Amino acid sequence: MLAVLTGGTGGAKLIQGLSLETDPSELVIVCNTGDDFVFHGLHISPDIDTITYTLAGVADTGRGWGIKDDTFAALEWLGKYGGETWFKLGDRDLATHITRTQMLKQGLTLTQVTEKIRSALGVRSTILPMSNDKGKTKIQTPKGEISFQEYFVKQHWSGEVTGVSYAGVERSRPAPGVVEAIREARAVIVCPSNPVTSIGPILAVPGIRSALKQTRAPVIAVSPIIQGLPVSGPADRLMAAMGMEVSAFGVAKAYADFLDLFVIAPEDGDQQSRIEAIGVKSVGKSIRMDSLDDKRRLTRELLAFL
Ligand code: FO1
Repeated sequence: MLAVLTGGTGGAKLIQGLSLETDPSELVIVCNTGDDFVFHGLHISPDIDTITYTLAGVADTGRGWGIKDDTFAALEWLGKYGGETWFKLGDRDLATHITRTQMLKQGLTLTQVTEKIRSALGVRSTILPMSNDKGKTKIQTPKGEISFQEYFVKQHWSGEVTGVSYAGVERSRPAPGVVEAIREARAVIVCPSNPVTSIGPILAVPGIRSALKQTRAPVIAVSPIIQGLPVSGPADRLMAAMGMEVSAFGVAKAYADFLDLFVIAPEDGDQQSRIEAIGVKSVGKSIRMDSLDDKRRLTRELLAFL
């Protein structure tokens, strides 16, 4: 079994490769839920949905979120009634959020709901939320604190960020199966997701980081940063706000206490000696995943290290 830690878009690319190059039923995927929020009364779990849709073969891989060929008629009508439309919920995607919200109201946990949606969409991998408890990513700005989605989607990640926090995470517990997967895996793969707002919230759940340190499985991560720039999204701004060096080395440093191997871009070869000096082996590989071929090739290279 392979345990995989991931956020949404960046992680989904590697997970698509993994699902094609391994037996998908061998994958246990732990998803960030720090981005979860409520919109129009519905519980949205963007990263869980991105990974589920990717594995079900229905994701809009160009956009990086939502369902391919989805339409937005319901959202348009919500707008006619004066409702908020900045978060683009597609008509088919809405069915997922309605189902999740109803099941949560009936008393099911997010783990149970995720399992039901996965199974209904024919996904063979296990998809786990990092936690069934609260732990919401908050972005601090000079004008006050906002939720991750307000920063990311509503404000298009513009404006100054002075800090990032995971509200309530200290009282959260790992969801059932998360620590077990990390302990029992033959390898743990940390996806090239944002280290602050995708992997950071997972590591902040008490018990997950210590499981990564203790597991006998090799822990391999792929860098989300190439030559000081994120492959996608605002990782550079958020890392800087957290006082991290915006580089592959900066990510390696954040993971150094549990990481065995860090896969970086060949262009970052000059950072290899610094990364090795903090006790992490590193290797240069082409880590951009623009095409399906790229995703499959990188996956095969990762699997070869195991
Ligand atoms: N990201 C956007 O940039 N704009 C959107 O309107 C948007 C809608 C959306 C709807 C459902 C969903 O599951 C994800 C959605 N995302 C959207 C992506 C998502 O908010 C972020 O990419 C993740 O939270 C970051 O990992």
